[in-house]
Amino acid sequence: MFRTCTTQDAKNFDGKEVKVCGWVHDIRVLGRIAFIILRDRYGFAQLTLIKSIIGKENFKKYTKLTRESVICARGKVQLTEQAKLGFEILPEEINVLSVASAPLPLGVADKVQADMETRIENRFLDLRKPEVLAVFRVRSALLQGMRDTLIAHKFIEVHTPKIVATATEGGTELFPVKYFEKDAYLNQSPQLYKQILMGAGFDRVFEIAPAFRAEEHNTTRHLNEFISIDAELSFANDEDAMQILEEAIQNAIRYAVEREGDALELLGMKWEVPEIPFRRVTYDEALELLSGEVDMDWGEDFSTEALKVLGEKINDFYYITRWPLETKPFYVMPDGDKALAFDLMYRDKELSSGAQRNHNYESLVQNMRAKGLNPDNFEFYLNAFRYGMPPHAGWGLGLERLVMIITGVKNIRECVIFPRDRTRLVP
Ligand code: AMO
Repeated sequence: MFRTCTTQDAKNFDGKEVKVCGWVHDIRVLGRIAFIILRDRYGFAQLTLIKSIIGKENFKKYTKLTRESVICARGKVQLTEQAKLGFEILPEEINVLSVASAPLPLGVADKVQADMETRIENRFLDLRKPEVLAVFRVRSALLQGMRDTLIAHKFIEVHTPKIVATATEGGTELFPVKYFEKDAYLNQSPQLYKQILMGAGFDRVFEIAPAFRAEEHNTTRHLNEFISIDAELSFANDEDAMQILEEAIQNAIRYAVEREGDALELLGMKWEVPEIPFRRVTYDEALELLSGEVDMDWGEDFSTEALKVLGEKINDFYYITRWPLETKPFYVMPDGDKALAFDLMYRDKELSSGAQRNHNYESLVQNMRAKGLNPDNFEFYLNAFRYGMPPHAGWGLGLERLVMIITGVKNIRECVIFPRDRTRLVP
């Protein structure tokens, strides 16, 4: 057995022998006694080395270990007020499993953060920092909360193709790929496929998978590859879709708070489980809220500046509903010059967008044409509307946007293990 417990569990074994494994975080030598701070995913343990017990040779060997080397220590646990962690381990034996080269390209124990580029270049080291890991612990809990909510509402988890023949969300943000003799693209959204599944009678589906957008601009909230959480439900309108989404968000935050509270604390975040329903503000009402402060015409999308002002006024989660039809894609359900579409916001940040969909074949084809799209390219999609398509609605949520909000990190790259941005393809 490599180890008998983690650093987190070690304190439950007062007076007993344990074997713990991890990285050498720090070493302090005070004459005949030395402290090795051992780190694993769960926390830290202090190994107290006493020269007279462990032997002169060993004492020298272990205290010369480079930072970030991997070791296993076997020894007795002792609860003590003197140690910062409330316990120490008195090792009788230390196995050195992997020696780290020095100097490190990035200091794990350093208090100051390196710049983003250095961090991503050396991500495997950067991720060893407890506060960096904390983001991914929260991310995992949020994801689980969303998934459990959807499963509880009888959604089937599906996976749709990522190599596709057509654009969904606009032609300019497509990544072309070679598919043998044909031109293909990386999918921007499972939109068309999740709708086809409504025609296939799946009733409720969700997908958690990568989506690709060739975003030209390097911003702190755009990625070229992100995880899209998509839901689609039949015999449902925009309001039904919003209710599922807000419940999923509420549960996601509940999971993060209950399961990863200490990770949130490490990140300096305090969250209460939000109350639902979230406030619904129509596009027209939002314009009114902005009037006198931000100049914009009906039919325009909100500028960064406008969202900032709106976010200051509604300092919480909220929906913007009933958008001008021209601001939304061809697949949304029209209602006069408006769309039964919504965006979920947190302050000034867009988290998700969704809509009731247009399930009427003729009007869908007409709307495609009006947006300058050729229906012939969408035959595989449109066919599903010709032989019995139920009314349906759904939404897509960028997981990293949610992680960004809940963890409070300022750059979306920090929410992805290996981010893809305008210039980065490695690691
Ligand atoms: P939309 O294009 O608004 O809608 O995308 C949905 C959500 O995905 C996230 N997102 C991104 N996250 C990081 N980097 C990006 N480049 C990026 N682009 C989008 C955002 C956004 O709110 N098919 C529709 C959804 C639907 O109607 O069901 C769609 O893709 O959080």
